Amino acid sequence: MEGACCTPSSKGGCEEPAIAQCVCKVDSSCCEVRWDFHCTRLVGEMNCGSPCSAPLSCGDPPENATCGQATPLAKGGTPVQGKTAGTGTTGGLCGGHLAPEVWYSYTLEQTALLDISVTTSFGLGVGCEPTLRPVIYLRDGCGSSAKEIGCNEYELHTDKLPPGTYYLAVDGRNGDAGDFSLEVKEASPCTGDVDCQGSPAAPACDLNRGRCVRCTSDVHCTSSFAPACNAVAQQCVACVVDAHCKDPAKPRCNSDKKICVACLSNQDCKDPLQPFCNLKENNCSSCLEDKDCKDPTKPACNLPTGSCVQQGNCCEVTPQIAGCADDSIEACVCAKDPFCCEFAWDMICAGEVEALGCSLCGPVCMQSADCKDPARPVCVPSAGKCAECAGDAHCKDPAKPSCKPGSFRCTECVGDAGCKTDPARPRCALDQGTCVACLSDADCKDPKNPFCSPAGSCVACLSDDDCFSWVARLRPGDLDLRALPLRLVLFRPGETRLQCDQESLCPTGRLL
Ligand SMILES: [Ca+2]
Repeated sequence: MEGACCTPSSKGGCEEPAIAQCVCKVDSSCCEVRWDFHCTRLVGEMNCGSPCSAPLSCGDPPENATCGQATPLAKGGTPVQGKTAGTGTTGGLCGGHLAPEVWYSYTLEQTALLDISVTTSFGLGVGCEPTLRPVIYLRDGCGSSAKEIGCNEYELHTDKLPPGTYYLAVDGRNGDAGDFSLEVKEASPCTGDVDCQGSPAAPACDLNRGRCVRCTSDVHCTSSFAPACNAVAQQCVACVVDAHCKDPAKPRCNSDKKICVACLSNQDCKDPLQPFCNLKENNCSSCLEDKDCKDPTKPACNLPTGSCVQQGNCCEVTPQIAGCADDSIEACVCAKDPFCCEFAWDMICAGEVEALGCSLCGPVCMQSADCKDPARPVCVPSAGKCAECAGDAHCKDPAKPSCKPGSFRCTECVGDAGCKTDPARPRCALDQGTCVACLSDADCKDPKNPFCSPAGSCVACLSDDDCFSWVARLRPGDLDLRALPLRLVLFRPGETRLQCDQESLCPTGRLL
């Protein structure tokens, strides 16, 4: 049962005023000019009413719109021109259910391969411009019991087919429709590798398929880097079984990745100094965690290298070593910045010790008189370290009046109460200690800039999806797309999406 307002009309509006009003808010031309195919699509897409069961494309259905009316194709591989239009009735296993299709038949006198390709021109989807991204599928008959032999977009290459008549549909992705050029070529199946000698990339004959492929056994894989045939994918790979792995340093085959590796389990690690198999890297390591390190002078496991190390002072950079010597500081930093424990304790990690309030890195002190560095003039008694401040009284710069607990640095704010002076930046980003416009979308009241960016400002969009409210439907002559300062133009049948730097740059009058 077709829903209301699903029938295109040369007049504006449709039989259900509420649906018409809803759709015409999106595109006034649906009421003012005509209720066309694009308007019927909007009924469902804009949740104005029940989706129209199948989108309609412009024009009448061609004569070969059903399998029973398939146009016979002549032999010889000469391209034929065709067109899809109207309402579709079926689709293939890989798509086509929303689009109209047309049918062709091809009769094989003898067992053969079919190579099918469809080319199209792809327009803007404006008005009746074609938007066909073709889906093609091949069946062995027309009835409901017909078997689908293959389905693909743009090209379809069959395995060998027995003699008989086959039915080929040219269909479209989504609601696509339009003109196309179809080419069907017949080829003889290979009966042995000798038939595949002309194609270096596919020198092996798969007798079951009658197709030349990269390999069916190891003999086809002559490169020392990829001496094994992965029979499932018919690709040459480094290994399928351990016997393919000739390098004594990498004797095991990782059967998932089809590459030779040092180990698959601890049993493969014979060196008593490297007894553990790191299953992520598939290499033998001295340790997998700190408790594997028995030497008290090297108590920490450095996972990236798999070796036991003495970790450095958390306030200092150790480029080759992940983590740092103080477990509680390490845990505090790595909770916010996992890189520091997974790769290396770099300059950023060392800086985060203080920035994240994990610990202080200043000189040791008993009292402020011990703190000679003018950047760290105050002794924080609880930490016994020199810092920028121990309380707000030490923060003399009016732009940074608050002493942030934990990091003991002067900041703009330590809570929203510190962000009263600038109404444009009412929230305090606690990590940075700076006033920002927003911490979450809820803080963004301007409907034109409803999203809170990671930097704390309200913006129009954070991803393409956020720009949906700026969908513009363009008709021929509306504007020259090339003249617009667009960052991105996305096409879909029936609509053109524009992402604009500002709303004022979007073409006016047709915006949602
Ligand atoms: Ca279809």
